Amino acid sequence: MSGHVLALCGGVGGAKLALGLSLILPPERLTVVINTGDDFTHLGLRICPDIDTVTYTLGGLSNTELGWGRSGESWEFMENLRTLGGPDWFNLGDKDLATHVERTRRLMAGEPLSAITADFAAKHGIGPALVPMTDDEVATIIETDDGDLAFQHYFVRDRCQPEVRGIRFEGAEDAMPSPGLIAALKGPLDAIVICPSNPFLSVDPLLALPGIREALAGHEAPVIAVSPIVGGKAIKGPTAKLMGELGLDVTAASIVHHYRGLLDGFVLDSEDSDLAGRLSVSTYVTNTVMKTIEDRTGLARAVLDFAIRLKGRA
Ligand code: FO1
Repeated sequence: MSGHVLALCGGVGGAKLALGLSLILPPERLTVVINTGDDFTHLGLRICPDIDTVTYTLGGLSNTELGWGRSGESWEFMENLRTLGGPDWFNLGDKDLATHVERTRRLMAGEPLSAITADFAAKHGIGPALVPMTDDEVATIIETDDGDLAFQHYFVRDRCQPEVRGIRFEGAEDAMPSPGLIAALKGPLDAIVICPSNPFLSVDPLLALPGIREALAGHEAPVIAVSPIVGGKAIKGPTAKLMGELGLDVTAASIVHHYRGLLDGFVLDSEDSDLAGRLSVSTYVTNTVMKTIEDRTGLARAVLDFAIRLKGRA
């Protein structure tokens, strides 16, 4: 395999596989397109949690205990904000704060998010292209019994407690896919990898952008998703709770059904090997739980092997 790989991802789970891919592919052969539906403006700052999680993960700077933010972080800003009675439900560490302040300054000066993201990645020594899904603002809105909630209010402030009735992506219909995403889809690709991010919260915003679902479905490269569900449980975060509330069985099969029309292959965890051969797409069974660096590179290798096999069949 010598062509380009496009990975689509959200935050923590997706970033782990993106790191695995970045460790086994030459940097010029990997583009990571990142969800921006979680982005919001808080304290006057533009916060892009998934972009930052991927950047910090690939830059070796991430806080692995929290799953977000920087390692070796200090919290003086938050302590002082709390003393002043400011909103303290969303935690911004002192190092992390520099990212948001500088990104906001450059956005306000008129630079697109793509350029800022690429520049921050370069400054952190990251080789692969890190690309926001769009330079326009798209907001994931969670429809609950308590009314509509902006994503971070649902996720962080309300700790995913409200029951979810629906999800919509405000602004997606009119948003332009970013130049980096368009270029990656136009060029020859060896594989399109949908990372094990939350399909409903992290991948669907990307698929909601004009033309993207069609471009993926019609692409000659194999589209492979890695299951975010293992043995009926989400590896991390609210995926399982959310699926229950949306009336879905919490199984890998539901994820395949959700991505129907898009996939050429699906990577299942060994725990779900009984589902192999019973799904509507080709499957590959391997360990998908990424606890160590070897797990991340091992899964990345398995995904690329699977892509070669699928390409051979086509
Ligand atoms: N997640 C939390 O659970 N609590 C926080 O206070 C929090 C702060 C935060 C700050 C910057 C950032 O980039 C991410 C942050 N996250 C926090 C994570 C983030 O909100 C979510 O994990 C993602 O949006 C879901 O992918």
